[in-house]
This record gives sequence, structure tokens and C-alpha cells, in this order.
Amino acid sequence: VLCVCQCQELDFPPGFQFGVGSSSYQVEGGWNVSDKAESIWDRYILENPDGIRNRSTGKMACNSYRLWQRDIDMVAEMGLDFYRFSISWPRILPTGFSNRISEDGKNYYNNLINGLLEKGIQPVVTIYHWDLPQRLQNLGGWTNPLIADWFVDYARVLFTLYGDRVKTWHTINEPWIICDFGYVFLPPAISDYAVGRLLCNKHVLLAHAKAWRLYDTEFRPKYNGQIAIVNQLTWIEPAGQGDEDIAELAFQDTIGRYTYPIFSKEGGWPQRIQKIIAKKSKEEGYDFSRLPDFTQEEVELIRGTYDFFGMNHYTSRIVRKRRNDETIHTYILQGSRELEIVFETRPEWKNTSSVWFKEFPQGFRRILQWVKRSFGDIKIYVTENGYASDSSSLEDYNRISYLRSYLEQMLLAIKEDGINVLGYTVWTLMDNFEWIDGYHSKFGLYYVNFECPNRTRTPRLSAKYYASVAKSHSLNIPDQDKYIVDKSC
Ligand code: PNW
Repeated sequence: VLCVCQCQELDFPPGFQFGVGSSSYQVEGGWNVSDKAESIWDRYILENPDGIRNRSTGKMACNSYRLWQRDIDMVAEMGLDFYRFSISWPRILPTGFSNRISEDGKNYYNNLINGLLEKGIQPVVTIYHWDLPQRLQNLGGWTNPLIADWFVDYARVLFTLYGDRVKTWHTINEPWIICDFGYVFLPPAISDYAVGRLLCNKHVLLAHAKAWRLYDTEFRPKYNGQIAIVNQLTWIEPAGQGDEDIAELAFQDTIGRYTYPIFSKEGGWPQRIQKIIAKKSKEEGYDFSRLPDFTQEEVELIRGTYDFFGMNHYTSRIVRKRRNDETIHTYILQGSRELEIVFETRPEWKNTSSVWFKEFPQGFRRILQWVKRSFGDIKIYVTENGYASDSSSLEDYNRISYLRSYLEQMLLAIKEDGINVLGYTVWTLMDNFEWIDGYHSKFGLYYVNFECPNRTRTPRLSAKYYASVAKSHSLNIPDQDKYIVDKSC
């Protein structure tokens, strides 16, 4: 671990960018204003109020639908380079399709984008962060192959409306969560682990690839922006000797099914996973592999559709084989039922307020190394990293310590391992609707008072710390004593 010092080793490379992130459903509220249509999250919460901790909802959330100016001010207060937010598909396209664009929806994001640019902040826009129009879900959602074209139509609307000002696009946030959990217990919460999950896997890749190609051919020549998918990567290491091989297999199953088709030289599914699922499908009596094949044309369509590697990183796991008669829980990061492997954590890794989330900063450097090992020397943007707490306190030393130690590991990856990380994004700007965890887990640099109708936002100490890092362009910040409780280093 790097220690506090007066040296340049703690400086970020010139041009390195700092930002902060959020997503539409988690902050906007305004769930039924104007002509906005229902998303799968709106519907799920209506029908399964007990599915969300404390029966919370995102109906009002942070009310960013009204308070977007304050949000812009907060990003500006921290002096950051960019703000990553997502666009709500059913807000822009109330029918789900591109036959009708909502005036109010269009204006909302125009205001946000223009307001950011006025303050010198780049808008970084995620096209899809989990709030699918319910109507499209009724038509099969991500299991219907037509969704790739519906997604492209939606993306075209966004590129046309905002492409002159938005220069960085993220197509889809964390497809692994969308499919591997959307077809188990997260909305749309359709229980079809065997087949639905893997159909979804194929179609998110096709949707991403077609949108990337649309941008590449029709919009890049005019606007010269960059576009990529964003994946969630958990570092996974062998639990003990003899588990090395299943650790790599675990990567191929969790990360590989969403990255190899795009980033590997040969394209297509990770071969070992493809073989395993094909074999199991046969044994189970299927006439086809539950992991749907790609045609050669589809392999080529998807392969190489990236301008950078978008990485969300929070936590780590160790992996071992399932013991006889041990059941694998389907909750996030408990294991893989398909591969019969179990994920665990080490007792010394600190808890956070999210059950799936333990702190292990070294895992961040190691997963960055894994990306370089697997896909070569590509540009990486860290599109999410942040800390969950059940405390509302403004003196969030735990969050600062998390950010500081993770930033150190990223810096080591950049400086010692020569990994090309170009930007870093804290999740998240302010406390918000943390999906099925409701408002229990708080990830915000800003505290939000959810008791108060105007959702007052107040900077935590971590917001000031992060602002200082961004301003100094270094972890060696002038005012560090303010942020560290344990000064023994
Ligand atoms: C991300 N994991 O989800 C999402 O992109 C955000 O919307 C969310 O608020 C944030 O992280 C915090 O949860 C994740 O299992 C879900 O490691 C699961 C994992 C990581 C991120």
C-alpha cells in the first residue's frame, strides 16, 4: 500500500478524468409525470411491494426530475470533469418504440445536458440502466430477438437528439445483472435461469453491437464521440490450491459471457463455457444448447464493437467447487449453479451495508490486470466504484478510506502495471434508490434527506475529499489530515 508522502508517485497521469455517476430510476422520481410510461421497475414495485427493503419505492427517489439544477451544481462544486447519468427509455419513448418522442422527456435531458456543459462538465450518458419499458417486457423483453432492433431505434433517437453535445455513450449498464439476475429475482423477476437468462445474454450483446455500429457508421463521422458497453467485474481468486482452474472458469462465466464476444480477438462465446452448457443441455434432454449459438455473421457483428472498456468494480470473491449436497444460492455473487461452484469471501475483508459487498482493495488492481491479460492493452474507464453504508452521517470516514485505498490500487495498476486507465467514476453522486435494498444502503458523496419533500442534498466529507483529489490530480492532497482518522501510516 502506498503511504502518505510528498512524491509524484501519487499523481494521476495528465488528462486523467474524474467523475461521478447515477442512473435514471435511482434518482429521477417523476415516475408517472406527463406522458412517461411504466418501466419494469415501476411495475415490479407496484406488484411486489415486499420485494423491496422497507417497502420503499422509486416513485419520488431524489426527485431529480425537478431538482436537476441542484444536481449539476453539486458536480460543479466538486470540480469534476464529467457526470455519468442514464436516460429513462419509457420517459423518452412512451410507447417503447420510436414512433413518438415525448416533448417533456426530450426537454428534461436537454436541460440536464445543456446545464452541465454550461458549467464545463461533460455529460456521459448511459442509454440503458435497467428501466425497460413495461410494454416491451410484455412482448418478451430481452428474450425476444427483436429487442436488438427496438434498442437500436431508441439509441438512434438519443444520438439524433443529443449526439451533438454528448461525446461519451454507454450502451448498456451491467448486462450480467440484467440477464443473470433479471431472469431469477430482479425485475422483471422472471424465473427462468436455464433458458431465459441465456437468451437475454445473447440479445443484450446483439443490441449493444447494433447500436455501436449505428453510432460508428452514421454518427461518429459527424460527432466524433466514443461508445462502449459497461460491465460489472468482480475479482475472483482461488479459495485454495487446486482451485486455480475454476477461478478462470468463474471469470469466463460471470464476466466472459458478456465480454469475450465483444473484446476477444476471435469473438464468440468463451469456449469452455459454451462446451459445458452444450453438454449439460444435451444431458438434460434439450435438442439445442441453452446457450444460444451465434451465427458466424453474428460473431462478426459483435466482435470489436468497443471504443474502450467500461468497468464497474466494487468487490471480490474466492471460489471453490460445490461440496456434495450443498445448494448454491442464486443471490448475487453466491456462486454459479451452472458450473457448480461456490463464491465466498475472506473473514478479514471488511463488511459494508450491502450483503454482496466486502472490501478488498487489492482485488481492484488484480481485476484490472485480468482485463489486460485477457483483452490486451485497451483503454479502460472505471465507470463505477463506491462504498455502501447504512449510516447517514456526513463524517463518512469509512467511505473515504474505501475510496482512498481503491484509488491507490488503481494508481498502482496504472503506474506499475502500465494499464491504460483514463478515467474514474465514483458511484454515486448522492444517496438514492439502491434497487431492492431501497434506501437502506447509501452510496452517496452527498447525503439526501428523504424525509424532506424537497430532498435536500448535503455534501459529506467524502465529497470534499474527492473534490480535493480531483483538484490536486493526485492522492497526495494538501489537506489530507482532515480526512484520515488513523494517521499511523
Ligand atoms: C451497480 N456486484 O450494481 C449498479 O450499476 C448501480 O445501479 C448500483 O446502484 C450500484 O452498482 C451499487 O449496487 C451492482 O455483485 C450490482 O458486485 C452488483 C454488484 C456490483 C454492482
